[in-house]
Amino acid sequence: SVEASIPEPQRAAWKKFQANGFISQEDFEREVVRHVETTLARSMFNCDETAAYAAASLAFRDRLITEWNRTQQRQTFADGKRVYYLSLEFLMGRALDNAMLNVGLKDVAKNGLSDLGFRIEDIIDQEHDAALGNGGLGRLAACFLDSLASLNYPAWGYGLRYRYGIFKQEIVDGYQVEVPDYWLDFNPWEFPRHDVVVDIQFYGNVRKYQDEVGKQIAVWEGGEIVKAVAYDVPIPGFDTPTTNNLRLWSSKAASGEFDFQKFNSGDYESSVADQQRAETISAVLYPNDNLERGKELRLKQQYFWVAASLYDIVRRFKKTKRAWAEFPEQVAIQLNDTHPTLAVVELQRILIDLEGLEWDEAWTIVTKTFGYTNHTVLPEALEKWSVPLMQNLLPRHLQIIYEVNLYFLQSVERKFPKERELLSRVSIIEESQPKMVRMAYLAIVGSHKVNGVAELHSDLIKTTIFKDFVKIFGPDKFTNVTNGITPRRWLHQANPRLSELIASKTGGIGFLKDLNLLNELEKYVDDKEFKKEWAEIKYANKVRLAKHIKTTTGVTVNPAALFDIQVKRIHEYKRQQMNIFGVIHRYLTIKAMTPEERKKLAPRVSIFGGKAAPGYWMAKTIIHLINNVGAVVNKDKDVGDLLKVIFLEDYNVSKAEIIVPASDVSEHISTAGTEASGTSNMKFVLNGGLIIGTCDGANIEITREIGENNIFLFGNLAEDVEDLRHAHTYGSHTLDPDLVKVFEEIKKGTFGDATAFGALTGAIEDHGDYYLVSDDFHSYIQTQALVDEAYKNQDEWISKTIMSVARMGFFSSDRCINEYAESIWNVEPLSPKKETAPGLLM
Ligand code: B1H
Ligand code: IMP
Repeated sequence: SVEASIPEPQRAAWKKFQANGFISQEDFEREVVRHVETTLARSMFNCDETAAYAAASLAFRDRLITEWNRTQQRQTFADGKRVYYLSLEFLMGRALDNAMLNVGLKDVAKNGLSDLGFRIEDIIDQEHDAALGNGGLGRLAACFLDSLASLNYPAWGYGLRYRYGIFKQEIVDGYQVEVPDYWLDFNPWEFPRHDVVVDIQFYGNVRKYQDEVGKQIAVWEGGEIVKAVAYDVPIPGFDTPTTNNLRLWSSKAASGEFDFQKFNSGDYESSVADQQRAETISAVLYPNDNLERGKELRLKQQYFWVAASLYDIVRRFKKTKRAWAEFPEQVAIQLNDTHPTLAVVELQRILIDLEGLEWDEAWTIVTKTFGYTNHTVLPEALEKWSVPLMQNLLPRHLQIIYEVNLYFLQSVERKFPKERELLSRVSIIEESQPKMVRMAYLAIVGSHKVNGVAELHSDLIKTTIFKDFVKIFGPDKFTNVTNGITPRRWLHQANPRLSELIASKTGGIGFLKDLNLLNELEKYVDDKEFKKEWAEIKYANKVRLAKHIKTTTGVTVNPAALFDIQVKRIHEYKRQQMNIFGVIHRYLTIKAMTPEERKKLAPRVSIFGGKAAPGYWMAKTIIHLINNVGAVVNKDKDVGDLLKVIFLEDYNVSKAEIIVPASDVSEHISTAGTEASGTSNMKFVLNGGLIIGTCDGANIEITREIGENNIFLFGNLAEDVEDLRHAHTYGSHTLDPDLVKVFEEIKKGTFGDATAFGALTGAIEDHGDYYLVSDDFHSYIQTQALVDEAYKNQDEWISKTIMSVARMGFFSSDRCINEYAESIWNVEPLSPKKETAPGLLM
């Protein structure tokens, strides 16, 4: 803060001794040895790979934090608008490799580590993933942070510092078993800020009175206080000094320790319990993807995180001594789905209750500040909170929500006086038993822009779940920003050889910052030499994955076989069940063939991976079936190399970095209209794999960019899904004959006790086949046959993959972030080279 800053006369001394990160190999080695010997209190006689990882990370961390400091000073000095990205999930993965590449010192580190007796790959492999997220939504937040820093935007991420990230998955006898992911034993990438602590209030009552001039005053009193402690994670940009901040909040009991009074009176247990209850708030990430369960602790997490973040943002704004009306010119806050929607209410509360602004003045500021991104149309994922729950936990916030709703409904009534049903349809409060707060509606009303994450999805939200709001607010409030991925992690880091080959043909590593430069590769689609190298790299990546498969599952797969991969959260809408039914169909087909016929078949390895939410029984059944099919197929002598079925346990970001570069085809086969975007589809194509997919999410735009000859699309369209479902329920529902054969085989017990899979087949046979597996099955099987045929012509296949990569520039998260900056946030990058104003450095 300003008060803590060193007076002018003494600043010269500071500048003289200012820390500077290493640049040379020699300096790097000196730093590593220093950290081993002093920070870790070890020596060359007991320095294992863990210690070397720790020391190398600390050396890089020192470097990052030096730039972090400069970046924060530069941004504070420039005094412009900042972006705040509020997300309950940041699926960062590993930091060391990324830091080395982004600051451009991986070679220095490699040689330095080798000089000290270590292989860099082994050191990188020591790191525990930072897995504070479920899937696509959390990883998108991580890609966004990389782009924001790489493009020099003044931006902060705000999240929760969970003690346990997404659980580790083990497969025991074919079943998923969850193991806690305690990841904080040693984490060099975070800085505790014990001086940045915010008191967060829960429960209590609201007292209302009129002040001397007759103004209504509301005071939120009583209840309990929990402390939020800030932990900062530096986010280095690629090829720029800009190092932004991810601030994660950790909960702590307000007293800091257990209650001594209780302790002294002998009530030891309950005094510790209070402390533990406070720490429970940030203890664990909810492991549901695309599912909301309305648990009180989750609401507590949301408010805790939102209140601490807003306090911090408002404090920073107040340091500028500006008028409140300028708040939206200084601050843009993006809501990553509805999880942070309470921020809208909290800012309104701060402005009217604590800062004394009038309601309308405050509300104008609020709506100009927030933007809301919707990530799903699945009804079970749309957040609703029970009014009694909210009344108890956040009494003042509930009052404000009712007031927001009142003014909103009044304005709707003025505009559409005759439409009585409209009011109950768009009300933020659902008149159910109990009443519920509809968080998406609150987010829409409280924001100036609402965006979907791919074109189809943005159209769908405008025509289905938010249709009424388009009518009320007009179409301009709703926009699309198609998702993207960072090419730094998903190409340069995961696939260094491909990145190097591309660099050699596109004039250096510039394409990593301007992904449209990939276009240059189109010149090489028929270049024999280039194609040979391209194919060799794919093969090497498949060999790397085959090794991983061997060590983790014991199964030997042939790297020359077609690798068919589906890795993502296990969910009925993503239809891993259709994939495994297709695999069974393939198995039956092979079994029925003569040895001669089998010789003509393209060998295939079907690879699955992904976690099921612990309470999602159907998803767990799908995992069980995949494993059981694998157990039968993989040891069947008739089949041999023609088909292998693999389930890779504990799919996470660092495993994705091995898996993604190794696909020939990957599967993105959600029921049309259910997958908002998908982002792994982009990652696989960018790494030279083709896609088999439905017309859903970003698959559609990928097709538009790379050309429909380079993708295997199949299945019903989103516009027909509703009618098909209706027909299942009210008409006669005849199943696809090939699928019937698959079911018969399952029921015979070929893949173990058939009763275990009754729910899976029953959902399709007897319960309306909501996800249209039967409707799409024939088209799926046929398209898989086309894949087999196409793969036989390797020359053409390789050309397709080169052409596809060449046209993937659009899917960089840099493009995506620039669109947000321009159309939603109205912020400009702050280039680090521009100004070095006097007094900037302290
Ligand atoms: C996505 C979620 C999600 N959409 C609720 N919605 C959650 C919803 O813990 N919860 O309650 C967690 C996650 N996740 C994904 O977002 C979409 O399914 C993908 O299609 C999309 O690519 C991704 C990023 O936009
Ligand atoms: P905050 O915005 O107060 O959270 O400060 C974050 C960081 O910005 C600090 O750690 C400083 O590096 C930098 N900073 C804060 N205040 C100033 C200032 O007055 N001048 C230059 N840099 C500052």
